[in-house]
Amino acid sequence: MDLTLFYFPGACSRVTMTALEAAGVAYHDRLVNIRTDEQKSADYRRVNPKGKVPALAVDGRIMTENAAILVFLDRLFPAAGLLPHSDDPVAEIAPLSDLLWCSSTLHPAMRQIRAPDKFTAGDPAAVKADGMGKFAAEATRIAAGVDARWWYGERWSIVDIYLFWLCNVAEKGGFPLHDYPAIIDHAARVRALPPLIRALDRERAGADRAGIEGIIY
Ligand SMILES: N[C@@H](CCC(=O)N[C@@H](CS)C(=O)NCC(=O)O)C(=O)O
Repeated sequence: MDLTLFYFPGACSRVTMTALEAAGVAYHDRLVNIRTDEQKSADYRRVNPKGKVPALAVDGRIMTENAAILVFLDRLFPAAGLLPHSDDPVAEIAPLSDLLWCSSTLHPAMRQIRAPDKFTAGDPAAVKADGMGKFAAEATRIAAGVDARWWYGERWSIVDIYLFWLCNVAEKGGFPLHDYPAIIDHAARVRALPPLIRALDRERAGADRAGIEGIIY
């Protein structure tokens, strides 16, 4: 199977790339420079009409939406243990709920903090303050879920990586992450995971090749 990940260093495609690294599969990567709006170009819209990363080409067929791609990779590479599984149908669906929470609730709140100007033609301060309030409510939930444990208990999952990425970018936008010591401790544990380390190295190599500076890893 031929896999190509369309990504940008530091974007939410970091989670997808970490999943591919955890699967131990060979894949191509293609950097889409969202700093120059390449994601909106006609060429890239032919790949992903939504104009977003990540996108995953699977034998030339395009898959979009991080949550869907992560579920796909979990099904394709069960040995990687990206998500927990259960015979109980209600428990089995819980990781999908968590991934959708990440992509549809946490990601927009984080983006209000990190890029409030994208949400308004007026003063972005109110948008940012609103994002801070929304993210704070969720950070309390995240902190409780990763306090001296992984999100699903003893083993890390791709949800831990997603939560790490969201909190990390929110902090870059000024969110006071140090008010949540359990999240800071969780971030340190995530940073020691080999698949995440490999993904960051690969992002760094891609940024270097493209001459992109100032990415915070
Ligand atoms: N719903 C999409 C959102 C993806 C998304 O917002 N990606 C960002 C990078 S983190 C992006 O491509 N931004 C460029 C843009 O919005 O123009 C998903 O979960 O995959």
